Amino acid sequence: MIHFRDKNLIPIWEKLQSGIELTFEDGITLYGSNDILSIGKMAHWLQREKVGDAVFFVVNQKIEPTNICVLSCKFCDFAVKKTSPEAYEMTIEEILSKLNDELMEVHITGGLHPDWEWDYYVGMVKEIKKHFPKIDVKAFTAVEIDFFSKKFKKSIEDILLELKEAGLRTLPGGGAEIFSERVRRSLFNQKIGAKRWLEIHKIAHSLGIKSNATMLYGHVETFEERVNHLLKLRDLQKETNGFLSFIPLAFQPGDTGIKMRNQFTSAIDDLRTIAISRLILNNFDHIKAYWIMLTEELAAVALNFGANDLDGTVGGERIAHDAGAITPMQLAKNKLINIINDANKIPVERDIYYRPLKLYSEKIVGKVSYINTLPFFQNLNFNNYKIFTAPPRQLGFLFKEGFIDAGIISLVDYLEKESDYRLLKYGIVGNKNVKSVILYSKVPLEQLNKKCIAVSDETSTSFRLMQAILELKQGFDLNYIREKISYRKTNLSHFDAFLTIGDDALKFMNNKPEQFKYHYDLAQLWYEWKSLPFVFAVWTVKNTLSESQCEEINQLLENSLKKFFDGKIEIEKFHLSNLKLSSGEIADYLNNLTYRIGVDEIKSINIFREIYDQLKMSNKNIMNLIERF
Ligand code: V47
Repeated sequence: MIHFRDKNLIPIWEKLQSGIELTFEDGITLYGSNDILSIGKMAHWLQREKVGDAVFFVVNQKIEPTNICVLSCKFCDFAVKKTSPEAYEMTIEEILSKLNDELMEVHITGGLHPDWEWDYYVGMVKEIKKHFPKIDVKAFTAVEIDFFSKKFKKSIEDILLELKEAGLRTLPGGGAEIFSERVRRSLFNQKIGAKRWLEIHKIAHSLGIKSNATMLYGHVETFEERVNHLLKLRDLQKETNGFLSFIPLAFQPGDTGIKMRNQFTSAIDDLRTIAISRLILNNFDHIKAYWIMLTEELAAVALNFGANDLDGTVGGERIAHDAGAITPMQLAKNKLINIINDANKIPVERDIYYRPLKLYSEKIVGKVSYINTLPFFQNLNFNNYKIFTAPPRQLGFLFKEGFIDAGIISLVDYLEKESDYRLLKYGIVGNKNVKSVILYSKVPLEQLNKKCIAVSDETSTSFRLMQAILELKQGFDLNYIREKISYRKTNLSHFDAFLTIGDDALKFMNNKPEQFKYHYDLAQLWYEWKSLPFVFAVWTVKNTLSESQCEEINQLLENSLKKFFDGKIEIEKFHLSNLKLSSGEIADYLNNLTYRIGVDEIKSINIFREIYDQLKMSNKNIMNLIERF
C-alpha cells in the first residue's frame, strides 16, 4: 500500500501493477514529481517482484590498460594525450600482475590508444584466460569496439567473434553517455552516438555476447533526454534480451569544467534516477547502484529504491577517482556484505551472468521463482526470515552448499542432502499431468533415440525425470545441451527436442513452437509408467530445527494454502501479464497441482530415489550433458 502525496503517480502505479510498460509521458511525470518516496516504493515493489530480497555483487577488478586516448571528451578527466606526464600504458604482464585467483570477473576499459595493435587486445584476453581460467572477462565498451573495427579494418562481427574466441564473455555498458545528438555535439562530438552504440550491442547480443548498459546523467542533459535514453534501451532489450544490467552513472564533475567543482548530483536526483530506471526498464532484471560514483551511504539507500546490484569490490578503479569520487579505492567484500545486510536484503555473491555463488545472510528461506509456489507464499509471513528466490537449479546449488535453512527445493537436490534436512508435509506435485514440464519434439517420442535435446538451464529434477523416461524406460542413447530456453528465443531450431519447465513452459502454452509438433508432459509420462503422481519439489528444513518448530512451519503452510484456495483464486495482474495467461488459465493450472505430500507421494519419491541413484551411477549421462552458458 503506497500513500501517494502526488496523485499524478496513481495511474502509473496502476499500470505497473498490471504489468503495463510506462510511456515517455509517464517518465516525465515521474521526473516532475517531488513525491520521491512514493517513486522509491514503486521501484522497490518492482525490484522485489523481479528478484525478491537478493542484492548481488561480484568479486571483481577494474583494469584500465591505458589513459592515452585519441578522443578529448569534455566530461572525461581520465583521458590524456601521449605526451602528457600522466600518460601510462600497461603491458600484458602488468595486467596479469593485478589479477588473482579470488577474482570472478575483470572489467577492462581504457583510452583509445593511437598505436596499439589488434594482437595486443586479443592477446590480453587470451593471456588472462590462460593464467586465470576462472575469471570472466567483461571488456571493451562499444566505443572501443567501434574504434577497433575502424582502425583494424574489420567488421564489428569479426572483432567481437575474435574477442569471444579469445575468452571475452560480456561487454561493459560504458560509452553510452546520453543518447542525445544535442549533448553529443556539445560534450563528446568525436564519440559514437546512440545509433552506433545500440547497433554494436545488438550485434554482440546476436553473437551470444551479453552486455550492460549505462546512462551518464547530471551534466547538461534534460529529463526528456534521460527518459528517451531509457526508452531506447528498453526497445533494444525487447528485441534481443541481451542486456544483463543497467547502470545509471552519476556525473563526477572533477576538473572537467562542465560544472562548478564539487557540484555533484544531489542524493535525491540519484535516488529518483535509479528508481525511474527500474520502473521504465521493466525488461531489465538488474539495476546497479555503482557505489564508486554514488558513495557507499547512498548506494545502501538505493537498495530500497529499485537497485539490486552493487557491482563489486572493484579493485583498481580510476576513471571516477580521477574525477574526484570520494569513496575509498578498495571497498572490501565484507563492507559490501554489511551494506546489503543493513538494507535488510540478502547479499548474493554472483558470477558475470548473475548466477548466485554464495549467500551471506542467516535465516534464509528458498523459494522457486515460479508461479506454482504462489499458493504457499502469497499469504505466508515468515518472521525474521529472508526469502531467496531463484529457479530450481540455482536454488539447488545453494541448498547443497548449505546456504538455505528452509524452503521449497527441487526433489533431486533434496535427495542429495536428505541426511541434513527434514521433509515437511508439502511440495509441488503433478498428478496425472503438470502442464509446466514439457518436452517439445520435432519427432514422436519413439523416434528420439540418438537425438540431441536442449535442456532448460533451470531444471534439476525434470531433467532427471526425462532421463529416467527416455534412457531407462525407452533405452535411448541421447545427447543433451543446457540452454537458456525462452519462448521468445528462436534459435532452438537446430535441436531435435527441448525440455522447458516452470513459468517459461507456461508461456509456451499459448505460443506453441511451430516446428516442434509433439509435446509430452513429463508428469503424464511418469503416471503412465508408474501409476503415481510425480513430486517435483518438496518443502524441507535443516534438521537442526526441532520437531515442534517443524510442526509450526507445517501449520503456517497449511494456513497459507487454505487461504489461497478458499474462495476465488486472486492473482495479481502483474503475474498474468508476465505469463501471458488469463486468470482462469492460471487458476486451472494451480488447481490441477497437489501441494500436500501423502502416501502416494512418498511412494513415488522412494521409487524415484532408486531411479536417480541408477542414473547417477552411469557416467555416460553426465558426460553427455554439455554445459553451455
Ligand atoms: O562510459 C566518464 C563514465 C563510464 C565520467 O558495465 C564518467 O558493469 C561520471 O561504463 N563522471 C565508464 N562518469 C564506467 C562504466 C561502468 C561502470 C560500472 C560498471 C559498468 C558495467 C560500467 O564512466 C564512461 C562514462 O560514461 N564517465 N567520465 C565522469 N566525470
